[in-house]
Amino acid sequence: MIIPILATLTVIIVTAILLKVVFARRLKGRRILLVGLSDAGKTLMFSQLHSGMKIMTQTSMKENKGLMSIEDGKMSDYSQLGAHQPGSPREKQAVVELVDVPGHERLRSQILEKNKQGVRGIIVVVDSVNFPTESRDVAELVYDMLADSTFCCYRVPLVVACNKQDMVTAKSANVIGSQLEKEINALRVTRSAALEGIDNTNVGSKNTFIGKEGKDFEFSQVSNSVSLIECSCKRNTGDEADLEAVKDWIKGVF
Ligand SMILES: Nc1nc2c(ncn2[C@@H]2O[C@H](COP(=O)(O)OP(=O)(O)OP(=O)(O)O)[C@@H](O)[C@H]2O)c(=O)[nH]1
Ligand SMILES: [Mg+2]
Repeated sequence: MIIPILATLTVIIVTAILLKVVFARRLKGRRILLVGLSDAGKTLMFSQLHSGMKIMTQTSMKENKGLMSIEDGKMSDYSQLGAHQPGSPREKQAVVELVDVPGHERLRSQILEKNKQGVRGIIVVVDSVNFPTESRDVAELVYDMLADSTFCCYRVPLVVACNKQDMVTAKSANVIGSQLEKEINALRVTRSAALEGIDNTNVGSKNTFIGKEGKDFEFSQVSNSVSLIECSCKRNTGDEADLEAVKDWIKGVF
């Protein structure tokens, strides 16, 4: 008597877990995270995308949140929607929630933790001028995003936005991409050696190995889609920012 009851219970529990996993995967949010080291240009990018405004920025001490809309495949900033009244029909059309996460390391991890749910895509903003001196730190950040169990499980797409392309000394997306692959390759070795020395079960549930074991790391090996684009949030000549590639990428993940 007890065996059929146990069998039925097991089937019900397994089905419930499977349904939860399937539906959770489908429940994608509308949040786009802007992450990166300090001074990469996240707040200026946020402001341009959210309200089309060029602002003077300072080191961020808290996150900025704002909405954008994609209508008919065209992206419009929230301020132009006339959506200032909460609950207005215009506001309901706004589908993208941008979160500008401060670059300061401790603030970044706290704020990321608070905003992890419902993430549709991650934009890693990189200062392409200072990249040669910051490449390892940028690689650590990209690594942490790709190895994060939540982002990895939901295969959250990630784009490396190589910003400040208006400057002549800016590195190209190709150069930045291959340097990041090399740095991440080296990081994998040091990180897995470090993991072996501590409680594996605990760490393993938080972070996942990225790429293919036994092969040099390439972005194409991870299950999240990873791309690199070039952009600039302002130009020395006073021309408009060049954020078309960023907007196209955002449209692509919705
Ligand atoms: N030339 C140029 N300067 C830029 C560009 N984007 C941002 N900046 C400048 O870079 C500096 C840092 O920009 P922020 O947007 O404050 O940087 P952030 O990533 O928010 O930095 P934290 O808040 O410290 O994390 C500012 O002086 C911006 O004006 C760009 O595309 N080109
Ligand atoms: Mg900022």
